[in-house]
Amino acid sequence: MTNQIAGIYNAEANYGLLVRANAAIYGRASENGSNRPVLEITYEYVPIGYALTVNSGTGGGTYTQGTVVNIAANAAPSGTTFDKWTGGVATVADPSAAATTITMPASDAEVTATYLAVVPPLLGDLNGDGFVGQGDLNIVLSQWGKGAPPHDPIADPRADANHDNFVGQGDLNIVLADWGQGTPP
Ligand SMILES: [Ca+2]
Ligand SMILES: [Ca+2]
Repeated sequence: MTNQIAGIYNAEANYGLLVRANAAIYGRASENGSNRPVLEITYEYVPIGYALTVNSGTGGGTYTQGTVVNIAANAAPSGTTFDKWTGGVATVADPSAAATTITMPASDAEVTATYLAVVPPLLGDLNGDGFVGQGDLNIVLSQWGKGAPPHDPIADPRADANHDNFVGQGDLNIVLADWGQGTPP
């Protein structure tokens, strides 16, 4: 670099030179020797930008290393909920948060927001085995007619599926509405 500048100076040539320099290069050609300056060079520092690609979200662009970039997942499609970020998540602050930050590495980066299907809860699965069937019906029947005074107390609170302090048709209906759903144990 120094030789290049000296060469231009010594040749007394007058032409442009595009210099892409880093911080370790300094000085001006006019400082070469005691002659009048005939050459002026302006250094322009060009930061190296890396591409950030954000799939299904916002925040993509070109950033320099170390830049903390806000990223946000797009609104979850109907019937789904945000799950996590995948891809180049090593520098993502919280990959499980829909809105978080990524610190740009010294390379291009790509992250993708992913979503999970929302599985509606099986309200009729009173015994919690992932299936609605005879076991749940038995719970309701075992407590049938029990509830707040003057009734007998509900010995198995799971039977009161609709939480109205009485075990009866309303609870049976909840079981029947989901009957057969889920994975049989
Ligand atoms: Ca069940
Ligand atoms: Ca009830």
